Amino acid sequence: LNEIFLKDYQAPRYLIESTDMHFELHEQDTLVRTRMQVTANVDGGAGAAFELFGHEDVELCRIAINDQVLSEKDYQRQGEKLIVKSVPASFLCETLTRIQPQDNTALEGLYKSDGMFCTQCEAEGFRRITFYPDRPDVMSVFRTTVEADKALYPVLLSNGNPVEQGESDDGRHWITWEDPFPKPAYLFALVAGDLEYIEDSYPTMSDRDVKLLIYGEAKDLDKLEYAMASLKNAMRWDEEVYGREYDLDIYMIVAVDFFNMGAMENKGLNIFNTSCVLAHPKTTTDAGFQRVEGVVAHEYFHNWSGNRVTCRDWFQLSLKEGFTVFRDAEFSADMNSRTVKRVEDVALLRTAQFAEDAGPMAHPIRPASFIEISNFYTLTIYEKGAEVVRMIHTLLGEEQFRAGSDLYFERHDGQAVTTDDFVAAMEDASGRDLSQFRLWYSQAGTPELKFSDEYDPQAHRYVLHVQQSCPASPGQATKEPMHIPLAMGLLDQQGNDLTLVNGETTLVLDVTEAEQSFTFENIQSRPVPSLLRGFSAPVKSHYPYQRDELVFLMANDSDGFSRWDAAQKLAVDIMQSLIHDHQNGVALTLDPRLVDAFRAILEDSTLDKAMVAKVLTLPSEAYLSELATEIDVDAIHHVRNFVRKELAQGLESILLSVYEACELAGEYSPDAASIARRSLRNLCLSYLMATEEARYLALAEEQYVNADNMTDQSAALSMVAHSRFKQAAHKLLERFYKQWQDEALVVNQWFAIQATNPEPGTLADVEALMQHPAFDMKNPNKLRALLGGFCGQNAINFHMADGSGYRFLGDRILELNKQNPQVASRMLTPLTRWKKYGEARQQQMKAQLQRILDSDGLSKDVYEVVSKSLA
Ligand code: BAL
Ligand code: ZN
Repeated sequence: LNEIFLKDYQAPRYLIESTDMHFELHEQDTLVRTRMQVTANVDGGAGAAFELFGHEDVELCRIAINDQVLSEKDYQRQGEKLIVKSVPASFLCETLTRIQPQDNTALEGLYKSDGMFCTQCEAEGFRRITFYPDRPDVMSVFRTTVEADKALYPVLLSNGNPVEQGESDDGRHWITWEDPFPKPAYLFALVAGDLEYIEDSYPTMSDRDVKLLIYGEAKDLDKLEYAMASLKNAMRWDEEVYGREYDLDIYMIVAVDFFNMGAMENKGLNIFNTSCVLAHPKTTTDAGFQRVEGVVAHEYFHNWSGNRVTCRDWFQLSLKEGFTVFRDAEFSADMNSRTVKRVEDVALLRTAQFAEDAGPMAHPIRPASFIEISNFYTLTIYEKGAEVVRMIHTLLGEEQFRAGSDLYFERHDGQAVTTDDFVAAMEDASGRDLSQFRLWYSQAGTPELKFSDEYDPQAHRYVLHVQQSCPASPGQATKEPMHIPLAMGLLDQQGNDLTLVNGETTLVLDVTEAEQSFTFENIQSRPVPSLLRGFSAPVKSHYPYQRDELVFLMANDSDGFSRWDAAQKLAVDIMQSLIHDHQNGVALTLDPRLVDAFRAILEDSTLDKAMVAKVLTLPSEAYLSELATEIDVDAIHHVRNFVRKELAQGLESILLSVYEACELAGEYSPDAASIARRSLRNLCLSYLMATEEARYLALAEEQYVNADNMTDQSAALSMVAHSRFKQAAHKLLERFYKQWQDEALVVNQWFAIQATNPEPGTLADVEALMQHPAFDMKNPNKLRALLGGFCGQNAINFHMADGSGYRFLGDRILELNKQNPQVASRMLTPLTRWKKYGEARQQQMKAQLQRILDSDGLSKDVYEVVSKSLA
């Protein structure tokens, strides 16, 4: 299978000035007529061949150049490529293709979701609709006519503005849409269905009224308001923070149930997974509300960072994704609690992205090669990519970063560019040299910082030494030292920040060498360093803290993120020792400092409740696994449960009183303060449940019954469902399903709660649930809930010693490979980490990977991940 390399990039030989499409939608065959006005690229070569891409499922009925119908001898087929051998410098290319969207289970290109037609063209879905130069550096204006049965598909949408419409006697109607902004084909979208909508408008900063429409099924109309409010907040924020105004007169969002991703930023017509747009207190958790807000903003921000300025090639994916994730994270931080948002993002990065960066699919944020680009919509491209943009922001400061972003948009509006162009704009606007910093784009792996220090009490001098290194990753045995912005402070013995330079208490040090020392003068006593404040770089940092110092930082660090991080480090240190004890048959005892530190936090009513909840949440099994050299699934699970139970028993009365004090009266609201109270309350309840006392089961059941919102209801359900109170669990799960069986997204939560049950016997439950009438193997949300929940978030069951979890996943991958390669490949992730497990598990995991690799008809998606994992 073909590997594609960044170094082989060549500018397109031909550009498309305009694209005129006509879709004739039917229940069996859909016909697509495409007229492209083509001109030779000045840098290209007249007389060169004209290259189009079309998937094997697309039937080419006709192709003509300047009205001359081509015969097979006029063109050549090479896999997905169709090469027209000889064309003039400027010409009209017309095609007619026939496709079957109703049979398209890959959910790429044009397909049907619950009876409606919709599209997903990023990255290479457009070639499943028609033959086209489907590459992001070929940008065209589009005029699109959608024609369909009027009764079945009253709503017909595409990008841009509606300009004409009509109907015929046979019950069919059509609408023509025009998008005046040149765009690559991956931003094309079409929707046809029986949809309802809510409408609003937004006055832009230059006083234009933009019509805002959010479409969904009639039954979901009451769940669209939050997305609308979030959209307007995002539009205002992008004007205020980036000076970016929306450009078309209409902005549409459509909710669909079958979707591989979270959402898609198609120009003027975003298509959203229902899970990222529908929100209602009764059916959506707080986390769900925040996801809707974040994803709506993310897709909106793409209008500038992605659509107006797009990627030259797919190796540049992080150009738009990293920058846009950084933008949406800052938006969410401004809308809610900044520290909480940072903690959540860092926890995800350190757990899942660090694991990816240490695994067989590790790649730089600008990969050098790929087999299937769909495999590169990764945490590395998105989240590490955002961290790289954040580091530029940290190095330049707010003002210069904004100048850089203004220059980037001004310089490249309407262009398809590279990450280098982005960095160059930042350099040119700020005058900063980012040449060493560019290594972040080309080197994979998580850098590590190893600190040591010394204090000279006579000279009042403190010296911080730092060594940086970066582990080898596939294709990169050695790494150059990176430019790492290290935000740090020093605390005196009383816990106060020392003033370091120019009245500043936090400095950003430029770590640029393999070994470096930083000297601080006039330090009156030995300080405690606070390192990597705000997580100023996506690195692992090692300083030999004593547990007492971590307790001290938890209580005193002026940086909220670092207080949380100190608590995590303390808990990790304690749990790692306990894991060691458990492995050596030593009886476990919990270091009382953890109980005392947690008590102090619970007793301090002045603290932000959201942060209290975060600080008191123990590092996850997944994070402990990421940190482990060899993952001992059983020991990690046992120890984390032990610590939870010890904490619960040691803090029982304060946990109960905080639980009671956090009760909220009045109507549900997804504001930060209310979310904070609910999260702390539910955390207290989950600790209390860890005591396994029947009285707390009763309390959880009471919360379930009284809950007027999904956050409290599903939290109580999941605590009971994951407990040893089997009968109560069974009863509540049944009751929940009965209540919510008509709400697909809630039923998905019900699947996920059962799939993540750590109790024995869950695999059998999951297998039974796959036969449940509400389960649908073709729906990615349901797969993610049940299969993803079990294989990705239930380590103790997935990694059962008999290998049954692995076999189960292997079987599912083989089923999914043909049906939906993108989802199949994504679901493979847990097997790819086999190197981190003990010998017996390694063999069983590898055996499943090998079985998949040996099977016939592997998709490029699955082949790439499996073959790289076994390499
Ligand atoms: N561009 C794919 C979906 C997203 O990142 O917005
Ligand atoms: Zn995106």
